[in-house]
Amino acid sequence: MFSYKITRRQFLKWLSASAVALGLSQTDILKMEKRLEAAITDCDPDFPSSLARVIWITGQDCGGCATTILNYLADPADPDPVLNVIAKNKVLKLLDIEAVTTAPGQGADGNIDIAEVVLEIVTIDWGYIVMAASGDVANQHLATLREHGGYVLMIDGAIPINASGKYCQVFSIPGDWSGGIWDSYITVQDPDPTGVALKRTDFTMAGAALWLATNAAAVVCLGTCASWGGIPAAKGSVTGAKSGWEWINKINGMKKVIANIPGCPPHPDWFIHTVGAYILGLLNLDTDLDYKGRPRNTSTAIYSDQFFCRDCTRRDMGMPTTIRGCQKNATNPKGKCLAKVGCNGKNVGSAFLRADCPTRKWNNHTNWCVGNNMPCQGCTDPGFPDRTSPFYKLLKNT
Ligand code: FSX
Repeated sequence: MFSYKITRRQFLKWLSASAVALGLSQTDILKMEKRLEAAITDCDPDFPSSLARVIWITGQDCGGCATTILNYLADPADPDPVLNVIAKNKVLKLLDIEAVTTAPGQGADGNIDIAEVVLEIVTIDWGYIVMAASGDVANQHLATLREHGGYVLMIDGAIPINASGKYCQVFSIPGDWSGGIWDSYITVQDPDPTGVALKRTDFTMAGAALWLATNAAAVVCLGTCASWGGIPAAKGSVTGAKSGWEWINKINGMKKVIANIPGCPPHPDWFIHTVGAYILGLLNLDTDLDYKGRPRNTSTAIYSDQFFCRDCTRRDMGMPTTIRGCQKNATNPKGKCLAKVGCNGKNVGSAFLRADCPTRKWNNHTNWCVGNNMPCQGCTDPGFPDRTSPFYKLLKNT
């Protein structure tokens, strides 16, 4: 086993490419380079000096989880204390850490987007969804990060394990990386057994999850697929898709601290809130996760200790048996309860664990599924989608 180190020049070049992918401004790029330049010379083991270092891998999914996170936009008027602190850019101040110069239009005025979070609060050290870089330079850097350990491994998407995991290949790294419980889920290529050509290792998602979880301080499963298996693990699945907890702890016995943030997709605030609470010392991953690994009072149920339906504006407005009868219109401005036409709001979780969609809403507090005449599919529920299926039934004579 051996590791690669990349030069500072290579890494900054890679960062600049990542920054472009994130839509960062030139000022952001300079800020990122300045901050990291001070921290990463010759790949110092402690680099980067961020508050939370994240390696992000993606398995079997639809891409919705990445989309939701990358659309995060903080609201400085958010009454939730953690989100409010993040929106007002006070995290570093609270932790007594010197903040880097804030770019015009960001930070102080509360206009924080995902780029600001990446710069100021977490460092996504490796994540192929947000990297413009690809190939050996980026993946050798991943191997170096793994050797240093102590990062948070973020998983979105389910982990297919049938066919030795080959339904989902995630990356390839020069060298022979065999030698652990991941061996059945990687392929070591040896193109020239008698010569000097380097071997390389192809990782499936199943192999990568085990390889990276080994040195991780904690694992965060983002979305219902990573948390419970979700749609890839639904009845009829041929891939053998598993959740992060099933694969890492139950099947492979790794006993890792695993936090689940379900939702298909999860609201970006649930993720940012969980990360923020952890950084601020308000969330102890050893004691504040429920029996299914959900952070209490953080990822969901930020506001309410009651049931999901309590906050639904359609509650108490009557319960017609047709979709048409439930719809919002001039005579029913709030719409009517969708329970008789398949709404699964009652399944989204018990007290302190339920999604807060009715009050938080989506797309920067604009609307939510039920508000748009769509019965809730219970996407945060561990039984989703089988327990809440079928989503639609053909009506007779239509
Ligand atoms: Fe699953 Fe996420 Fe639903 Fe999609 O990564 S939770 S199918 S929104 O993208 O995994």
